[in-house]
Amino acid sequence: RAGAGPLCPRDTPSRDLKELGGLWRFRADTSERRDSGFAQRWYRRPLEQSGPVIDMPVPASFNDITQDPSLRRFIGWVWYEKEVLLPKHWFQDAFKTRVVLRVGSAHYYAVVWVNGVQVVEHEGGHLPFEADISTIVQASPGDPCRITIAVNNTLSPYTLPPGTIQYLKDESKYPKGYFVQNTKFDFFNYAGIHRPVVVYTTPIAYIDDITVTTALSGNIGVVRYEVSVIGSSQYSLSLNLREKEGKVVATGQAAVGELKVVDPKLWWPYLMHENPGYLYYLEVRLSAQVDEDLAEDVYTVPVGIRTVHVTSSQFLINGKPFYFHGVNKHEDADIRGKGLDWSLIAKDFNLLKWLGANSFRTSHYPYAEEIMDLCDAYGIVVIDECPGVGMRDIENFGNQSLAHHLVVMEELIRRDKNRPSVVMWSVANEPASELPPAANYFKTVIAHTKAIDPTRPVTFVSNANYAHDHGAPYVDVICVNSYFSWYHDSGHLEVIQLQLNTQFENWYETYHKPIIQSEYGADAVSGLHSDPPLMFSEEYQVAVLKQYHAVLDRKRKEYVIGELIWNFADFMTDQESLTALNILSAEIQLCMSSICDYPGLSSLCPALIAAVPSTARWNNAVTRVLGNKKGIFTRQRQPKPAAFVLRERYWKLANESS
Ligand code: GCB
Repeated sequence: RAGAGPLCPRDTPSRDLKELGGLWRFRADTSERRDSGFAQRWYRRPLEQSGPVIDMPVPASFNDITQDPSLRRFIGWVWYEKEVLLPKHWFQDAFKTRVVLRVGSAHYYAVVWVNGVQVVEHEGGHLPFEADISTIVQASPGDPCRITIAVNNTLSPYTLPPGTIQYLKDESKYPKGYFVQNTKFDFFNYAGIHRPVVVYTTPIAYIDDITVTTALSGNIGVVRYEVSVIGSSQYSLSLNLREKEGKVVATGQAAVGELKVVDPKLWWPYLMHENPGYLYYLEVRLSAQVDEDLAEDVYTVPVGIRTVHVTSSQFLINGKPFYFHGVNKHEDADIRGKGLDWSLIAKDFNLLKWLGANSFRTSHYPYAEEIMDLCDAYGIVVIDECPGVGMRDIENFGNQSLAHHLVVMEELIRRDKNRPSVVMWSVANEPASELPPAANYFKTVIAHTKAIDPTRPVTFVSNANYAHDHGAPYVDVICVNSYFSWYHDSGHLEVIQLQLNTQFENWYETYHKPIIQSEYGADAVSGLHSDPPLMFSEEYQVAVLKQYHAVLDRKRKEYVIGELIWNFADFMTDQESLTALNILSAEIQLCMSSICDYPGLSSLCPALIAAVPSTARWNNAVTRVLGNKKGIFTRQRQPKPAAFVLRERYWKLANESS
């Protein structure tokens, strides 16, 4: 199985945890052949013996840590190394303790060695992976153990997200071997070890996985569970479901079973109830016979008892209509890039609460488990998105991409399946779903997602023309992004209401599914003013929001079930970052509307894409000023006027629904 074990490492009475955060030794492989690290086997000896090293913080993106512009835009292999001393007691009972090395995420491709022995490789950022390193570390107890991690951020048409490497061969313009990475997603491709690296232990026979789903039957909360054990077939289990305050409310012994709670305290979203995010704790105890010995393991998972249902016009949580009033985020901040940072996490949750936001989408990739834990605990509802972003080319919809996409969904669901905060999976953002191969592609990805997790609805976020979206028939909820008066009819605030109304009616009449306005917004450079409102001023951002809200207020009484602003905070993009995706789809829509009745239209799509001049796609779109400024907070988390507008609105919406 790819990726990490399903249970996130925790300190328990039977498990130890050692965090390996801090400064690691680091080198980017800038050699001409780009793979000297492998050719010269840098993992065999301490890294400083094969060349110069610098200190690099973990977790963090490496890009913004130094003053070196070539490291900021580096594409290829970077090498990290750390020596760690593991606690002596991990070896006292050698061979009774299992030692596991786990990486919370590394972007994009990673290979890991311990004491020079390769232990795991993993494709894909944003998700954890791990390796059992017991035999290696137990071979030399008490000696420092050397962990080497090589990370490569090169994207291909078959990675998620996809990208292409373009060699620029005109030697009158570019040095020999010059290349750039092109991507069609709108955030900087930060790279490095982004989330904590830990070493943890379990007994040799251990609880491998616990799956929990919940249901309500009258006044009974039903907690269905399944426990899988590895390392022994002779074992017994004891399960206690406890209230937050400690009282046991149900017990079990079987590996698969149902626990019943009379008059349960339900998990409610933030602002829908005075105790949002109520959690029970399912403590699982294992006693397993291993040869002559007894192995004991304990693991506790938080459980939120709640249900999710989708009708043709509503999203129900615990049977009550839920309206998403929230944000789209990014994992992004000064200096650390996409690296996990507790101060930033705490600040962001405080801002979400201040705003009265009850939800967010993990645009455009799975967020850190540490963030997800807080969503569970605070009752922040999450649309959990996989890194299927920037899928704009036909080759992103072939079998190789599909096979990887399915694995990514498996890894994501394995990680987040027990989280009450996660109410829906999003399998992609703004794919070119008008291309014919998107039909089978999304049919397959969505069916696979539902087969692994039949309890949650599935969506993807579209900016395609409603009439030609080949993926929309398979989703449970329609999520639409639109930027009226920004990318279309730029500067014309007066067209927003008409166009937004038409957008909603078109989608609803075609699919009869509830709709979320999954993105809308405008860039505002903090401190830039203009009245009458002109684009990029704070006033214009506010004006766009207000025009959208007028229509949302009408449509939320019908079938619109949510609004997520783009974006929570300003974030970094590529310097040549573009709105290519928007321009591209706008042009396709234009072509399509003129030949709408043409038979066999869909087979023309690739030709239409090819017909869009490359200049229109890539060169005319220098629209980013030190990143995307559609945040309602700055990158440093200071509010722009739009934040106050949303704050007033979200608290009002919350009061109406509670
Ligand atoms: C979108 C994308 C998002 C961009 C945003 C923008 O449609 O989904 O990733 O950042 O538009 O600001 O262009």
